[in-house]
Amino acid sequence: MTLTQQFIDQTDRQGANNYHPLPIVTETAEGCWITDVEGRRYLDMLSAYSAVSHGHRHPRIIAAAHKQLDRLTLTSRAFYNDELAYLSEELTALCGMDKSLLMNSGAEGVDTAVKVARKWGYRVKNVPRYEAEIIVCQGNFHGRTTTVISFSTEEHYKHDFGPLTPGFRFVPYGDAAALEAAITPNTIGFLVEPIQGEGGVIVPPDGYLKQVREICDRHNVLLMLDEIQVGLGRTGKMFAYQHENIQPDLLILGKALGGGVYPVSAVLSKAPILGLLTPGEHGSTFGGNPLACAIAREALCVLQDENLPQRAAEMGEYLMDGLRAIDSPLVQEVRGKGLLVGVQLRPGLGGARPYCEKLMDEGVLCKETHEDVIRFAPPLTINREEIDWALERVAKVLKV
Ligand code: IF1
Repeated sequence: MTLTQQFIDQTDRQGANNYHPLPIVTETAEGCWITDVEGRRYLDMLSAYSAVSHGHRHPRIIAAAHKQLDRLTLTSRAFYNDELAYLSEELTALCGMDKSLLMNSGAEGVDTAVKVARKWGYRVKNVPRYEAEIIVCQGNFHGRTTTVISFSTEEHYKHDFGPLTPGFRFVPYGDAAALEAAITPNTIGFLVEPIQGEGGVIVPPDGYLKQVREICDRHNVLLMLDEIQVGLGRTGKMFAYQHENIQPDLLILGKALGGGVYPVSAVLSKAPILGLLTPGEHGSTFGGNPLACAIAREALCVLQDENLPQRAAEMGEYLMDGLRAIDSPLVQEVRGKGLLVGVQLRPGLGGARPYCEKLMDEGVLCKETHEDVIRFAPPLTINREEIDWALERVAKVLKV
């Protein structure tokens, strides 16, 4: 039995069966490259769903982590810490907001935003208590906690986990008129991904975010953007909302904020929203800890110093042009923005999974999303030579 199979069997024996991973056991990684326990090298075209945007073990981020490990790691928020003070200032300045609230996972960030929006609804918009409604989109993905799956439209994510949290309405993604039609006097927020990642790399029509911004202004509804996957350079701008020159009321970040090293999420807003929270109303043991903040600070610096958002725009265009040039009869559409790319396969091919497995055999790691879409989301540090290396192998797998 191979080493790989031994690790897989042990993981499956002792671990919950809540994933269907590709049969590869990773051991080390650097930059865009992962090495498995057999010593085989792979080009990482998934980057942990955009959490490894800086590439694996970016030297500056690792150095920042080591430095902080030798200073202070965790005190809880019972006390202040210097790194959080610095990060709060740097992060709010970067996104033009006034206040930040640091959490750990993306789902915690979304949950926090839901709580803060509801508080704003009762305290500022004067919506009758506990009748606050948040509108979300069909095909959304915002995380896996019980409240967050309550507003998922994927039965599989919620069918055994009820009773669910009430207070959510659903509209089609990309349809601004449907949003306006769904707003009631009790609507306090519209929670949306600028691009739906897990929904199949769905890019909304141009101008969608601008339209929903205007609708939210007209109806005094908070625009809550989940940029956990598409934020921090992934789509070719530092934040996806910058493609349409708007500003959300609540911004939720995660994944790459932790530099591919540590779970860090954050909710940001103008002062009157997060400013509503009073001591003891919300928090978490690890949220805003010094180690997380030191790593997040360096992750933000590297994004800016290495111009990674611009790089994502250029490399993303190069990747999408290359995928389209393959001109495979198996492919229905190549879509995306920056380095978040989806290759929609034609129906009737058995879905994208078998092609992801073939790509793995060729040394390219990616993941299917929404059955028949191959998602490519490499580190933003990827270069043209590495993209060419991937395209050669994608062409081999998709050629008939
Ligand atoms: C898994 C999906 C992607 C997210 C957006 C919030 C969260 C996520 C837009 C929650 C997390 C992760 C979860 C991860 C796989 C991955 C994923 F396939 F699950 F749906 F990226 F599309 N908002 N997405 O994409 O953040 O709590 O995970 O830190 O295995 O569940 P988290």
